Amino acid sequence: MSGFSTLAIHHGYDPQAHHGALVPPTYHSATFAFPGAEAAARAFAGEGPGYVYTRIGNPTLALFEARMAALEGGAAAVAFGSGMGAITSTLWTLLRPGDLILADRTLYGCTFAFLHHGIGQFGVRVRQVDMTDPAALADGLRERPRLVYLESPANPNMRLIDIAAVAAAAHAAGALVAVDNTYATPYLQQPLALGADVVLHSATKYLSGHGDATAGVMVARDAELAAQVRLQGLKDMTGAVLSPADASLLLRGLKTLALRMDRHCANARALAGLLHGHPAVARVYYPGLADDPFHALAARQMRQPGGMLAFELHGGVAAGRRFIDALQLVACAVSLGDAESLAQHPASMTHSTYTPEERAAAGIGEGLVRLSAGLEDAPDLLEDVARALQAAAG
Ligand code: 4LM
Repeated sequence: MSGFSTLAIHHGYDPQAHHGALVPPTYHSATFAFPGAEAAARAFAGEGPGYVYTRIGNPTLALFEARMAALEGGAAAVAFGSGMGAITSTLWTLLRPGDLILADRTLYGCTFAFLHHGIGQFGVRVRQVDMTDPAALADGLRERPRLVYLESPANPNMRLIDIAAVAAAAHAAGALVAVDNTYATPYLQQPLALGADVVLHSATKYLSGHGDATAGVMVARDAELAAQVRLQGLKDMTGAVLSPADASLLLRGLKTLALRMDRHCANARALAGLLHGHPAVARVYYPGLADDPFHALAARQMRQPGGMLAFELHGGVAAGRRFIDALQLVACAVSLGDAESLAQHPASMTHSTYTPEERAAAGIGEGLVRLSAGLEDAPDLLEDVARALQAAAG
């Protein structure tokens, strides 16, 4: 049993061990009872079997974690109540005062805020470099960072980082490598196989796929590291535990991940084709386009270039607003990876945590519009976007 969808549907679950229930039961229990004090003490000491308390572990969460570890090719995973919960719990665990994080220059808005205004308060230093530039990366690595952190594709401007090259250089400098794989999902890209040590996700997005759960997950190459993140970051530092109800929604979402990603990618490709060369459009950011600077890397590193894209209109911010207001089918909303297509303006929404100067340094244009291609029929999406482009130009 090794195909992606077979694992996503079956891994780690035997219906015959659960009264024949085809769908795994949801363990709506915050705490777990022991047969007696001796068994409880042994479980707490980590010497005996058994769940203790859902913040530390729960059978429904454990199944989601096992499936994510299998899909990403990791040794173990830890589930969280949000993507930010996964990121903060992992970084709080791995970093100490004085440590340096070397991060790529483009990051999701709240990750950027956490690095600059959150963990920075506690003596962890942050340096951002352009990781598409090997010389800039090498310069950053000379400062001996404890952790190298990147997104690929990066939110919101679809920059791709050569994960294998960064991991090799980072390991030679003694650093761990964490990759936020939210945009790609393990179906399109497996950072651990490319050399990363830790993979992070906002599971709120494609992994859930239906916009009805807020969740995160961390997958580690090393089971010991995952256990440390669970027992320090999650249990004691953030408490960012996933609800069992949301874990069951994620288990449902994973079953159709590959099917959905193929459709998201086909719709994104169709939208990129419409935008590319349109007279109202100044630039499209989509690595599936043959003239995109990351086209070759996407072909090497990803199964397909993904379901997200971004673009700039000739009319700048005002035209971008007219475009979003003219959409009828595509919703104006943050988040991504839902069945519904979504459009948003990063400078005033997801990346408003940056100053304009910081956005400029990150390569995020003030007029950039981001699209999450949903699962609707492509002709309907194309019609909606074409009409909105006309309204933006007028
Ligand atoms: C958004 N993103 O972009 P939670 N990592 C990446 C993300 O895009 C996000 C998170 C982590 C958006 C949310 C409003 C690459 C979130 C954080 O939102 O905490 O599950 O994930 O629209």
